Amino acid sequence: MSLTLTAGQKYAHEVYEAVVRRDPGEPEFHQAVYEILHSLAPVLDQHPEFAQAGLLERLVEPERIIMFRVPWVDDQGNVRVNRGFRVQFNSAIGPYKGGLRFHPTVNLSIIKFLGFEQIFKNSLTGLPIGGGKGGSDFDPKGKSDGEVMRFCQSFMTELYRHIGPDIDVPAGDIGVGAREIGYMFGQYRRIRGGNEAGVFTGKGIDYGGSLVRKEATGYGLVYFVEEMLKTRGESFAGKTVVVSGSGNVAIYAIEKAQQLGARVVACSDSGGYVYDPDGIRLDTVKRLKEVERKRISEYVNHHPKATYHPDCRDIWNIPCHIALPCATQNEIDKKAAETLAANGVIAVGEGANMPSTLEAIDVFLGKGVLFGPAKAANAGGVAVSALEMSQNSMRFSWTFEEVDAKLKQIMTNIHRNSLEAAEAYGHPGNLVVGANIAGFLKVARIMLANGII
Ligand code: NDP
Ligand code: 2IT
Repeated sequence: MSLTLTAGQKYAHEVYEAVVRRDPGEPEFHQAVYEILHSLAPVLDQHPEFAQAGLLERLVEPERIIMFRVPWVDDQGNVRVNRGFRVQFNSAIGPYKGGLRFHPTVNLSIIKFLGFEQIFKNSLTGLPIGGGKGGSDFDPKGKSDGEVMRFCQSFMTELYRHIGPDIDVPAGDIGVGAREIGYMFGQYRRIRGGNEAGVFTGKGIDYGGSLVRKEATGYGLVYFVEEMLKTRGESFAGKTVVVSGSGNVAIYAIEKAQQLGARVVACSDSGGYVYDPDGIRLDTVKRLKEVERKRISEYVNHHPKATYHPDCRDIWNIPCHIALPCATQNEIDKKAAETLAANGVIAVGEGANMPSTLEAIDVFLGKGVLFGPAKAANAGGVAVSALEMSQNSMRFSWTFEEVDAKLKQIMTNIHRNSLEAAEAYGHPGNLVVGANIAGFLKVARIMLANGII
């Protein structure tokens, strides 16, 4: 190690290396820890008390990890066994809060990276929520409604004892939408024997859900990118936009971008991407994905000018002004970032969690592309989840317009606070550093005030 490192850089790097040694098989978790800890060095230099309090060592270790067996019976009568996870990472600011992901790639590394990111994201919202995440390697794709229900009930039969409106409040993520939340909430209510609406967010509107929660991540992403564009006198109007994914986040990012006058020309799923020179018809995407649960390849059957391309990663070869990755982690690598930059992209907003590799982020920052990191840009979803919790506590509902206005204000605040933190700590315009520092400082102050726990 070079002697030119500052004390803060040295501390951050030592804690990172200890994480890699202790949990060697967790590459996604290492990536998330690396990105955050290394950008905190200027803060650690100014606050030696953080190192004295072992703050980073405590921060990278989850308060609690729950792993459990999820047995269920498929439609053919076969017994199936999946693995369930809940990582309760940090409760300094409030009850653990974060989604559940059901996808065959889910493992402890993925859930830990998501939970770690969630601590700082939730802090940035300014609302009283700690960080957590969970899920399972269960694949809802191709399963009947009955199979999904039985799985969700079995999952909740174990998880219910670990959660509660003031303890840990799950929500959706990949593979978990209104249907799955409905089944899990139902089972929780049955076991608990009372109606604790605030134990889940993303619920149906009729049983305690919040208006705008469904739209919140995608709308919030576009509000955030609109703030980024404003700093260069730009806006979405007339811009060509590429959005990866065609799930909850992608659909409502497309909707808001189109409302603001953008031309969205492509979206995708894990099978491939569609390019529509006339602009993506969102009514078709919503019907295919939200109602019929079909593949995006079917889009071209309804719009003959559109084309389907069977490698979803090639979506980044399409020239665009604004790129919104809204599918999954590490979907933009160095080469994709270089292609986007060479094609003249002016802004990249991360709707998915950690969609850009560390090398891709370096390319965007190095080339002066406006870059909105996930924990800031996609915080709108969890922010409206926190508003859902508030409404459940009040036993009262705000209107669509009221929640949307609050969401917009929260995204504007996150953008401003991140820019201010970046400026204050010597990295003007760098929202990666700014969001990490702004998110970290609140958690760190509370962890200092609450003692060594
Ligand atoms: P959905 O399950 O609704 O949609 C996921 C989309 O991404 C689908 O189009 C899916 O395609 C695609 N996708 C998933 N995995 C892969 C993969 N390995 N390779 C390529 N494409 C893939 O999930 P969400 O829209 O809720 O989540 C998308 C991203 O946004 C995730 O990173 C999530 O963590 C993040 N996020 C979600 C929030 C929310 O409120 N829902 C909030 C903040 C962030 P296919 O159907 O073929 O699998
Ligand atoms: O990654 C995320 O922020 C989410 N999946 C939403 C979490 C939530 O609790 O609403």
